[in-house]
Amino acid sequence: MAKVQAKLRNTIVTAALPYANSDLHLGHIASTYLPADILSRYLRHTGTRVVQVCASDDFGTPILIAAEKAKRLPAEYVAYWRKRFDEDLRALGIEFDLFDRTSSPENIELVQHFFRKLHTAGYIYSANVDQFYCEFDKKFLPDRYVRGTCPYCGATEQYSDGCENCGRTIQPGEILEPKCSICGRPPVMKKSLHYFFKLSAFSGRLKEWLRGNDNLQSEPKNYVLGWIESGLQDWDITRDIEWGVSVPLPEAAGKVLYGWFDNHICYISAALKAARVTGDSGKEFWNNSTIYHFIGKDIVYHHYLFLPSMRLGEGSYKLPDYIPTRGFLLLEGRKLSKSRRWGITVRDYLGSLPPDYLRFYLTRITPYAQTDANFDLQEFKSKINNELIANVGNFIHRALIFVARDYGLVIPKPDEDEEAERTLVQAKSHATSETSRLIEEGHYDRALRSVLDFGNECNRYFQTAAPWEKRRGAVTAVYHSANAVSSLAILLEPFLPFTSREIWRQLSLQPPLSSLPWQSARNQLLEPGHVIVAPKPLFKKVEDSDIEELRKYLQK
Ligand code: B3M
Ligand code: ZN
Repeated sequence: MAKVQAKLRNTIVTAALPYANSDLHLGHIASTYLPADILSRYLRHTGTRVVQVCASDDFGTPILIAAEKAKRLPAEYVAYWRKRFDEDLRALGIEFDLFDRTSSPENIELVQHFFRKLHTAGYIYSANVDQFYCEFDKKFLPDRYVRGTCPYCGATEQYSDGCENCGRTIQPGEILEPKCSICGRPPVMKKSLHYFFKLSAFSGRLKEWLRGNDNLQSEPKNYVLGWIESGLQDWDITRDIEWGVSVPLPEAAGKVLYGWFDNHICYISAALKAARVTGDSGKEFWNNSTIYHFIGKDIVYHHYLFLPSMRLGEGSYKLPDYIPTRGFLLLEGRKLSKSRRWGITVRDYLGSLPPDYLRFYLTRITPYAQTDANFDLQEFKSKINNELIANVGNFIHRALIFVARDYGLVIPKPDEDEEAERTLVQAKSHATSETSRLIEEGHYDRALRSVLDFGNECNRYFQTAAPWEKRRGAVTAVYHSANAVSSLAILLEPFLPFTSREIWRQLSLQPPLSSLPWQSARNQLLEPGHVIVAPKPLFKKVEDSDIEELRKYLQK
């Protein structure tokens, strides 16, 4: 079952679940949500049934602490963020069939099912372990409840579960000079019953799965194989806090599961819930689909080790076929940092500029690799103005203006094709196949480049045919150019859905664009006699003042 299956008609696309304690920022969009959306949109043009899901990641110490700080009940607090995620993503044209939550009853039930099954199979064991405890607050202090000095690099003010400076995971109890993050007093050690997942038992099967799956990128695959070689540690999966999925054992009253035990199971519970709407029965739908989990490179460990081993141990849910993993987004060459106020949220961005500009630029600069991409404000402006507007925007608007002005909005009847038309039609057909090949291989940056190359071809054609000179062939040029516009609308749709929809409206074309077959981009969709609506420019140039608006969010 773990074997990759031949292309299936059903595809499940998930994107990493955002923690319900802060707004989405551009980095999340670049590495995860936008790539997932491009793929889903493309696949819908190929007759594939796509179920695209996401959810808010509700449980865990960071969220509980943030809710306490905000003086809100955790459930209320996470609902607030989930609504914002949903709004932001929609505003960017990133539409999920279901945007669920890890705290949903369906997810809790499935998580407890996983726990029970893994426990019965002997993959979960318990042990009494030392935990930080604050005698003043009368609480165990897992993860972020304790701050101290990193035992590896000496950085101070680090949370007890990981160091932001050197990036290492810190095991419970290892942090130096620990302090309770609620009251600042040093905690004591106290025994508590914890449950452990035997990750080590899966080394062999994980290796086999990783090696046997050619769809996984070789970079993360190789370093995950390296981690397995150097020995996997069992994993403490319980926490002594009140906000989480309860451990479903009578002797574990008051304990909840660690967030990374429950969150990825929500990929399954959410997809099954979304599929049920159309009458598909759960597990079969999951197991007969091609499965993609889109993530950023900071959560490789969890997605290439925890997730597959838990599925292997549970035994009845298929493993992912693809785990597309991309690097971080730097802003003006620097890593995002909340504390240093270096970051742009989706809301910040949308306050000044249109969603498709962001989609365009992020797609152009984000490779299918672990390399970090850099959001450079000046480059953003020049790419939008020179590549998107001057190339595609300009061609489309000019072509439609000619239909409007010289032919009264009616697509004219062409004369015989000549060499130039044959070249254009060939370029169109090449762009259609090349773009789809690149999307299928995960290279959305290059796929968009190939649409732009076609845009250049169109401009060249139009410029050479020069219909304004009213020479012989002008009518043919207008006919072919208008048809190239309809092809561009299809080829651009996965990347720039708002723009494509607007082109479609101006072309006055009927069938909904989002479900139109990809291959129809090769065709002449506008027949002579078809009437379009009055064209309007698609874009407005990015000005220096827009850039300055964005720069406000970057302060040292
Ligand atoms: N919430 C971590 C993150 O946002 C985590 C992802 C969960 S995916 C199952 O990076
Ligand atoms: Zn304390």
